[in-house]
Amino acid sequence: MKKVLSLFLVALLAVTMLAGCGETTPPAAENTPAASNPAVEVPPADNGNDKLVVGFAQIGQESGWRDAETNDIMWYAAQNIDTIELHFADAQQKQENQINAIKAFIDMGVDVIGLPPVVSTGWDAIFAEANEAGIPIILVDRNIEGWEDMEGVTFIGSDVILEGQNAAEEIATLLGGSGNIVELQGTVGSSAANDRYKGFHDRIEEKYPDIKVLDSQSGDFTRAGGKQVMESFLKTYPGQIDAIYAHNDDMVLGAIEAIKEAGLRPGEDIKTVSCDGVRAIFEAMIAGEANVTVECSPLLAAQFFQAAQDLKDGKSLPKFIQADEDVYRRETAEADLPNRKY
Ligand code: GZL
Repeated sequence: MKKVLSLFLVALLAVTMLAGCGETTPPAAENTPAASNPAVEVPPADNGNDKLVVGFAQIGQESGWRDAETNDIMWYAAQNIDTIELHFADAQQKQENQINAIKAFIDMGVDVIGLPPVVSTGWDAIFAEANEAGIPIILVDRNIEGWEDMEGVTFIGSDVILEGQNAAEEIATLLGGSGNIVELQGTVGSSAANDRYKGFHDRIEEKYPDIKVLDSQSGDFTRAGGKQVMESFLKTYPGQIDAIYAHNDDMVLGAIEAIKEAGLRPGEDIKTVSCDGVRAIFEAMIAGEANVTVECSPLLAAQFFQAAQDLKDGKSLPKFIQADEDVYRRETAEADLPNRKY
């Protein structure tokens, strides 16, 4: 029997544990069992039942945003346990693990496969295998090169280039149109990092000639990575950095630690603009240590499972299902925080 990394049982446990809490919306990721990674035996998907059987190959646990997405997927499946059978794998940010999970899902004969691809290339063979097996794929929050032309592939997520453009406008406003910035990029080769980079730099080059990007390096979407890169930037460009653009909030939260350890005031001496909209960045804005976050919602489970059910029912889907997003600033962070769901 195929041994697959599946958290189906953990999702079931999550339901049992949380059902009694009377919660109506997904609890914050930090309040539920971390998506650990037990390798457990699970029965092959029994497609004889009328349940929607889904294989989800998650990237990992690199950021608070990713944990919120995992929590939302598990919570939704657990809330609909009578109609959804979820097989969940945590790839620990390795493409080979996501590919192996997809292979296992194909062998299990799931109805639909979902994943945020960790990087945007190297998927042709496994996607062709899924297509030959007649199993559609829903890309969630990240996409791959050429996805628009691939049969049986749908993308649910944000307009990430727009996020980069919005970040450029916000940093220009904070700097009054001129100044020096440094950039913390996300995972190298990921569509999220590629598109946030492109949207930002195209807009700066198009409209803001007096804003200079001193340096740009990857912190891999992690808080530790953001802190480490910012420490090197502060040593290389002493007194020259007016603002940071980070591809996610976790990296800028790490950079804020580095700025404070250098005796400077984040949000004042060095302004911050980042993407995601996680709860911790609102707390940093309220503390006066951050300035702007460009929202990119991880709460895609309802759209994802509806799309998967539509595919199982033989319905056709649009190629791109767009998530809603907004921009949040320090001035309204205190009022916004109670409404944040992740
Ligand atoms: C964006 C998503 C990114 C988040 C990061 O759609 O893929 O991955 O911005 C996460 O926080 O790690």
